[in-house]
Amino acid sequence: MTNKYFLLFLSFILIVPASFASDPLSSDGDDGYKLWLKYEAVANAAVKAEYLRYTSFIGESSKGEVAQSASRELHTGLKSLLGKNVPVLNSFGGKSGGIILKLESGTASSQQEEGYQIKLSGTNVVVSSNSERGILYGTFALLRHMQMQLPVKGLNLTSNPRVRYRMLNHWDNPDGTIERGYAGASLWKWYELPERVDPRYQDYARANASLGINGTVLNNVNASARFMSQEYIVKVAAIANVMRKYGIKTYLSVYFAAPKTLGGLPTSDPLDPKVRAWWAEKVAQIYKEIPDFGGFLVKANSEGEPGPQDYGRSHADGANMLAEAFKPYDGIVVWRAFVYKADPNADRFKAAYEEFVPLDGKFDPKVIVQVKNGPIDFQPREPFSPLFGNMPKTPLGMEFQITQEYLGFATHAVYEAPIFKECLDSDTYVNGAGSTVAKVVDGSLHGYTRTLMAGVANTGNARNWTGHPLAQANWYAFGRLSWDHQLSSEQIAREWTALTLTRNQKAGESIVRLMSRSREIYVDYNTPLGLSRPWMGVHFAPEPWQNKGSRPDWTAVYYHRADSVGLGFDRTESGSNALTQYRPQVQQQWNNPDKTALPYLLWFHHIRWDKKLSTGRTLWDELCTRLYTGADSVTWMQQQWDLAKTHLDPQVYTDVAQRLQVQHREAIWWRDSWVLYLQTFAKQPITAGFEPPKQTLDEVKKSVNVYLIR
Ligand code: GCW
Repeated sequence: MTNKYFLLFLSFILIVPASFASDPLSSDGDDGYKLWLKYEAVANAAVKAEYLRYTSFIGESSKGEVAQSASRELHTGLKSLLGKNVPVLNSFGGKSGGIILKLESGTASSQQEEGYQIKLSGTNVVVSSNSERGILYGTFALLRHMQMQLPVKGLNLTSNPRVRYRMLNHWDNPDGTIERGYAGASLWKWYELPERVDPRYQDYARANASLGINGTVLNNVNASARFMSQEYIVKVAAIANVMRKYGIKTYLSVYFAAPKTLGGLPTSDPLDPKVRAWWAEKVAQIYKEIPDFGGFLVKANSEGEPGPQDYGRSHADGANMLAEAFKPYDGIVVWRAFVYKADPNADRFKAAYEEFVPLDGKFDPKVIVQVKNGPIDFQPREPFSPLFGNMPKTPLGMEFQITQEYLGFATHAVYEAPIFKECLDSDTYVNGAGSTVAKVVDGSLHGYTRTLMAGVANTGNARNWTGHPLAQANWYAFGRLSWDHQLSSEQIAREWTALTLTRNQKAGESIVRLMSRSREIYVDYNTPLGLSRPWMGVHFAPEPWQNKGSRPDWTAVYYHRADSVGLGFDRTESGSNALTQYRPQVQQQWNNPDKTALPYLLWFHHIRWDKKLSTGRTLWDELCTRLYTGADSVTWMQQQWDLAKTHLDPQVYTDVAQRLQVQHREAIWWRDSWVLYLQTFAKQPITAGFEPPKQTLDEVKKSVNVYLIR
C-alpha cells in the first residue's frame, strides 16, 4: 500500500463518523440544530489555502476518551470546513504540516490543569495541555478560530479557565416537563433510559464542551426523590457515560427529605446518625454506577422545599451532612442561598443575607454556596446580591438564569451577556475599590479554589434547542463567561453571530447592535427605572395590579409600592434599610435619590410622581418616555434584523422576524398595562408626544386574565 492509500485507509478505521447524525438535509434550511458548531466550508480561497497547509494530519498523543473526542471533533470540523478527510495518526514524529494534540506531562508552563495553549511549532499547529480536557477545549478554540476564518500565522494563544466548576442547572422534571423551560420538553428521556441513549445527548455534550462547561445538573432543584432510587441512578449513569467523553461531570439535585420519603426512615434530621448513614450509603451507591459523579445541588427550606430547618438545624448542618457523605470522593455539595421566609413585614431583598452571613465559616470545605446574581429573583435588572463579598470564609458560586423566566420566555429577543457582566463587574468594595463580584466568584478576592458559575439552562427538545434562535447566544455567552468573565458582551456577540448566523461583516454588525441593545429595550418597556416583579402567575403577562397572594411577597404591589404619592420600594434608612447590607461605598451609590443611577432608582427609593429626575423630566414623564420608547424600539430591532436579511438563512430570518412581531405586540401590551395602571395613582395624562393607549385598563386586564386561565 502506498503512503497515500495507507493514510486514507487509516482515516477510515480511526475515525468515528461525524456527529450530528440526525442532521436534516441541507435543503431543509438551517434549523438551528448545529448551534455554533456549523463548520461551514471556508469560502475564502486564501484562507483555505493557508488552512490546507496545516492540515495534512491530526496527531494525537493520547488514547483517553476525552482526547479521542478532541481528535474526532477536529476531524469532523476539518472535513466540513475544508472538504477533506484529515487522517488521525498516533505516530507522527518528524511529520510536518499538521495539527498535533499534545498531552504534556508534569506541570508545564503557564497552564492550569484545564487550560490550553495553541501555537505554531515549525510547520505544525500544536494544541497542548496538561489534561485531556484542556486538549478538548483547545481543539474547540482552534476550530472556533478557523470557523471565523482567522489566520493561523502568528497563532499563539494561552487560555485558562477563571472558574473551576462551570455548569448548567437543568430544572427538568422526571415527567419530561421543564420548570421555566420554553423550548419544548426535557432533553432527558427518562422512560427510555438506560437502554436507549438518545444521540442528542452527545450533541448536547459537544456544545457544552465547546464553551468549556464541565458540569451538568440534570434535574430540577425542586427535586424528585425518585432520582435517588437505584432505577434512576442507572438511568443517570447512562447519560453520565456520554458526558464523561466530553469532560463533563454529571450532578443531581436532591430532595432533602429523601431519607424519609424514599428511605422509609422516621426522620430526615441531618444530625440523626441513621440519616447520615443513609446519605453516605446513597452516595456510595451512586459512585458505584458513576465513578466520576460531580455531586449534589440542594434547594432547601425555600419555597416549600424541605430542609434542615424542619428539624431546627441550620443550612450548614444540612450541607455538612451531605459533604460528609462525599468525603471519600471527589464530589461537592452545592447549596443554594435562594431563601426567603414568609414574613409579612420583611423585605425579601434582605432574606438570604440574614440567613447565610451568620453561617460564614461554618460550612465544610466541600460545600459551595450558590447565590443568584441579585437579591430577589432573576429580574431584568437587579443590583448585585449583597451576599457577594460578605461571606469571605465560604466559597460563593454564581447562579445566573439563562432561561428567560422574566425576560419574555422564548418569544422576546434579550441578549443576556450584559446582565451577567453588569453583576460580575459590580464593585462590592469589601476589600477596597476593585473588589468586584467577579473576583469573589473566581476566588481571587478571598483565596478559595473551589469556584463555581452555574447557569439555569434554556435548552429543551426544540429542534434548535432554545426556541428563539437568538436565545442560543445566551447559552453561548454564559459558557464563554464561565470560562473567562473578562470577555466583553460585544466580543461574545460578535463571535456567536459569526459562528452561527453570518460571516458578512455588515449584517453581523447590525445583529450585534440589535443584541447589544436588546436588554435595555426590554427593561424600558417591561421594568423601567428599577421596577421589579410586575407579574405573578406564569411570570409572563403584565399584572402590576396583582394584590392578592398567599403571602405579601407573592403579589406585584409588594414590589412596586405605587400609591398616590409616588412609586418604588424605599430600602434606605427610612424604609427597610436593606442598603446597610452593602459596604458604605455602595450605599453611597444608592442611598441618595438624587444621586442614584436611574436604572436602580426604584429599587431603593419611593419617588414622588412629580419629582424632577436628572433627565429634566418628572418621574411620571420619565416612566412614560421609557415605556413608550422601549416599545417603539422593538421596531428598531426589526429594522436591524431586516438589514441582515440577505445574509441570513431564510428559515432563521423568518423565525426571528416573526418572533419580533410578537415581541412588538407584547411590548405595547406591557407598556399599556403599566401606564394605564400607574395613571390611576399618578393622575396625569400620557406625556405629550406619545399617543395614549387605544385600550382601557379594564380591557388590558381582561387580555391578561386570558393568560392566567388554567
Ligand atoms: O424564580 C423562581 C422560580 C421557580 C424556581 C425558583 C428557584 C425552581 O419561579 O420556578 O424554582 O425561583 O430558583 O428555586
